[in-house]
Amino acid sequence: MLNNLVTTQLNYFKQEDKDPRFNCALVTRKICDQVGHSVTPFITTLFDFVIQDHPQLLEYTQEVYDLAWEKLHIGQWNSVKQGWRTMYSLSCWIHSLLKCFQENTTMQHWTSIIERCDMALMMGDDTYSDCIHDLVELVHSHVIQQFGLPTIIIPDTIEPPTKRRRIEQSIPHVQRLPLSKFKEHVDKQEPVIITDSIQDWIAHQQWKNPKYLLKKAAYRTVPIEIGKDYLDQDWTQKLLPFHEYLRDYVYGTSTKTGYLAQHTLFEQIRPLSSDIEEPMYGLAFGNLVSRNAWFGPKGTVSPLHTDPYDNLLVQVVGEKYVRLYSNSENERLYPQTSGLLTNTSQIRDLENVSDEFPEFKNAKYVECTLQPGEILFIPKLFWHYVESQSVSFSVSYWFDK
Ligand SMILES: O=C(O)CCC(=O)C(=O)O
Repeated sequence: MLNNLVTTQLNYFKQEDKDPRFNCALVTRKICDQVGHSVTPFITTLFDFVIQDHPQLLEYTQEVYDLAWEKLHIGQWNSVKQGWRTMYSLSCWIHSLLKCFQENTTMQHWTSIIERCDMALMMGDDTYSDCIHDLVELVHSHVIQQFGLPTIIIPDTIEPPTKRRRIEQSIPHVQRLPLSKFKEHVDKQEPVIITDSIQDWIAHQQWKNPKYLLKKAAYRTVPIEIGKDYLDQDWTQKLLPFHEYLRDYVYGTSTKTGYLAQHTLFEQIRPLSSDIEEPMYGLAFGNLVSRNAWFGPKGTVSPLHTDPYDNLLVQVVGEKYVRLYSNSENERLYPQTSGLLTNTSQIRDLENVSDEFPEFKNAKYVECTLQPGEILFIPKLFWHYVESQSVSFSVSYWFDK
């Protein structure tokens, strides 16, 4: 099956007239218009080599990859021209296809193909993402078939959840909330918890089972934030195979906190996205701007911050303590005054606040321990502090008006 897919995908470029994504002249023009005509020889040679099954194709694809990789790392991410991202995905995809033909049965060979496809899905553009999804999912199944699932030892005595915080100013909890009533909360920008709206998500039943997650994503590469929180001096990010993240950080003994945080995991790993669906309460807003995964062990912290979007934070597995302050409390919350993080408070530990911030104790807030199956509405620009009380998996949906 894998060989069939690889042959079929490589042939797409030989049937130029069918789909503009595989029309070499059109793609070349599009990329060159975006990044400049100096790359024309690179792209045309790449396509010529694909069409001729040229013996140097693999090496040449690596050269195109190296060039695109370099360009992706110049300047700010959002100023990178789209054409470099198309070129990056294209080179990752063709390189991966050719590697599938090599007679090499080591696990490392196959996982390096998965890694390259994942990099394309994370850093490339969408032009070839359907093809890359199809390829990486088949290679992933192939690896599981050939080499099995990695074993992760889940401690018998999973640490008990952190002692629950006493909830004094609880966010209202509502069952069977009609959309029309929910819209009233949105109009008034009032936080609310809906307790019973994701019960039929597959994720709600299955994601608490690490073996289920491994079947779907064990060998996929994911970005992990390392450090107590993103204000930590030593905070850093690294890419890891998902099973290593589970083994070392979620169920393991790493002394550092690892958090798969604010990642568009469902755009990257399709088999997980079919386990969730946008809550119907999304109809109360305008467009869905982004959908992010937040998966980690007990003790992950998202420090007190604001986002410029209305948010439905869906708690799928485990518990999280959440505290919310309206944006009318801004002055009592001491936002950072310079740098990139002016949406984040200078106060990191809500229980031990320095005398430098005397007004903090007067700020009014609401709070909850968010439980599996619940959806929390966090209005746009509300300050939120989030701390996991156990292994936890949440999905956030950000909307604009
Ligand atoms: O769950 C978390 O750790 C933070 C969630 C968050 O900040 C968000 O959804 O905007």
